Amino acid sequence: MEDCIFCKIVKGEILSHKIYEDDLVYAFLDVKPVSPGHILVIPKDHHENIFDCPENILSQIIKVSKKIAQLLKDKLGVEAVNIFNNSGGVAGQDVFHLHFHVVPRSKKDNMKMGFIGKKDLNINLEEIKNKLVLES
Ligand code: DGP
Repeated sequence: MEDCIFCKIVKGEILSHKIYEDDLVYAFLDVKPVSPGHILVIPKDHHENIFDCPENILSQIIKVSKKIAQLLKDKLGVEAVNIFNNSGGVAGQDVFHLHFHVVPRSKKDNMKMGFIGKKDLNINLEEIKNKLVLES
């Protein structure tokens, strides 16, 4: 993808603060961190989001995210992490090259994730479950 910022980062055409690299995955500091040590873990190949990314690459992204979470604990002393992905514009995806955020958290950071359970949606859980059962 010629115009993709993250493809350019992988190729070294745009500077990044690299934390980790292997055959499939690249990890680097987010340029707009929500806390110190906010890292993005991405596939080296261009995949837009979770819908078009092969499972073996997703597995590697999650394995690397775990190692990075441990690294943040060991080296920066972070207490906890949020790991999340926005897949699709409506879900808040701004850069359309798959990325998982690994965000360091501490008791003092006063951050709240933006999802609050709603009691008044009148959702029929049984109806939804019947549409969604996934065969293993
Ligand atoms: P999202 O909203 O989930 O698509 O997150 C995109 C993230 O990518 C956002 O936290 C800022 C980061 N970002 C965007 N452009 C660059 C860049 O050129 N370099 C780095 N390091 N991060 C970037």
